[in-house]
Amino acid sequence: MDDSSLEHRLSAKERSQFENEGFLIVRNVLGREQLEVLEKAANKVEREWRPHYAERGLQEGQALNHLDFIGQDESFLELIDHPKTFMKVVDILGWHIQLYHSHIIVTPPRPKGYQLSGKRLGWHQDSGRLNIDIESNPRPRISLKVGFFLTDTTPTDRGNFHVIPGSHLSNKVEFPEDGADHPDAIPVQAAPGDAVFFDRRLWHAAGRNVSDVTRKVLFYGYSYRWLKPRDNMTVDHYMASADPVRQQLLGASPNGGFGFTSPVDEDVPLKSWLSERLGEEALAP
Ligand SMILES: O=C(O)CCC(=O)C(=O)O
Ligand SMILES: [Fe+2]
Repeated sequence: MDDSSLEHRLSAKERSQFENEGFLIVRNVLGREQLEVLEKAANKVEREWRPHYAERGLQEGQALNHLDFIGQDESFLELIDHPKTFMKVVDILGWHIQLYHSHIIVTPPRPKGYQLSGKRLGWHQDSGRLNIDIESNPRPRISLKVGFFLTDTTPTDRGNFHVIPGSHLSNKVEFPEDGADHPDAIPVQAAPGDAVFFDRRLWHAAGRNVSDVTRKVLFYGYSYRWLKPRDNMTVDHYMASADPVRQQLLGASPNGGFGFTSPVDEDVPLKSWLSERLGEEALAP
């Protein structure tokens, strides 16, 4: 892991934005060259996978949401501990973390004359049964996602990521009876290279792309290590050459199953990495 990460910790202002609103935009994380490489790799994933989804009913013009893309190109691996984002993840969740999920969404423009399927967007909190099986109010955070935007969604008609700011502490949100969207809903306006962090409990939805520009976003989900991955995490081919922190993030646990709930230092190299640089007392328990 790159020491320059330490220059990009979560500021007090960013923390209060994330804690209060449930999301945070970090601008200019990816430079032009890196964006080009990533967009090429994203296009390759789409070319390979769209036909498989089409066989299962995905229509032309519908968004492709492909899980577990991380293993498909080394350039995707680089974002897992990106120096401009990773310490902010650590400053929110702590050192006992892993990548539990990755997905790429490619949202093409709606074909002309496409019928809107209903007025309201598909609002949800992330993680399925986590929202049902655990009784608590508010629900626990457990994970967050970082979305790396490869294309420009500063205009608001490009299938923008939408959020209801501050809704992460509400187990339920009330929507207007006439089927309209929530009055507090907003489109997040991210430029190419921006990273959008969001708490999994934040009520959020994909927008409709009624522009003529395809939207491409790479989502990285980080959670505590005891949570089961939400996809197949096809990453074994990265393990041998990955540094110890990456190995942790990719799901390694030298002490097996027990090490996921009661880790010793060997299971969590990120903890030692941090304590060597920041001192033991800087670490959360
Ligand atoms: O496509 C979007 O903007 C929504 C993505 C989403 O719901 C997610 O990444 O959890
Ligand atoms: Fe979601």
